Amino acid sequence: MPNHQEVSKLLSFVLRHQPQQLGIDLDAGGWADIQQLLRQVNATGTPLDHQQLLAVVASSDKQRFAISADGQKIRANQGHSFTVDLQLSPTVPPDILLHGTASRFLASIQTQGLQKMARQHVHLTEHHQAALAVGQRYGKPVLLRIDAAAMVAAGHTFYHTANDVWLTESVPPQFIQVPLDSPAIAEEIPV
Ligand code: HQG
Repeated sequence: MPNHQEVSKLLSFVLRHQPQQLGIDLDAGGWADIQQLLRQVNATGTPLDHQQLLAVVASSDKQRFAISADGQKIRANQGHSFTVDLQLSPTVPPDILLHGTASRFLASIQTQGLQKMARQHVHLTEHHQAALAVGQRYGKPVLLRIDAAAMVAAGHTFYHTANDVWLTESVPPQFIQVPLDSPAIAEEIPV
């Protein structure tokens, strides 16, 4: 049996990025049929069963996946690299949101703003620790403060995912505040 982390990675790969690689069909909302998914995963030699799949979904630290109300389907709550209609409604965010990134991206972010890069949206959060952990994935973490209230006033739209991530199309530089006391900036911004 694969461990939970291995299953979580596999589900992210299939449900956010490459369903076709395992011959899995997603509908427009990004949902996969659980029975088909288990069949296809088993066909690759990975012995995943229904019970373990549900356990991984329930214990996911970031609640990455959702099971449909009828229990038949599964999808990723966010993070897709292909077009998917999550059917989220525009929602007014808290006045300030955070984005964790790596110090080496700062110069580019300060000129271009936050771009969605390979994903469908820019990801923002209210939670300090979560933002730091996200930034740490790419290098020395830096927290950016996003003036979400001003963005709303300027007509930007935000969506709130089932796992408490805030999504928006892009964040222009004027709404981004880089903490001036960040040691990462002192060390790396002049490059
Ligand atoms: C950076 C994880 C240069 C951006 C997390 C980030 C999150 C720029 C990287 C979710 C830039 C993209 C998303 C610009 C943005 N110039 N760099 N103009 N604009 N960037 O992984 O937000 O574990 O696509 O700061 O929890 O790091 O997958 O986005 O560093 O919620 O469930 O380009 O992924 O969730 O990286 O992470 P990503 P992210 P999971």
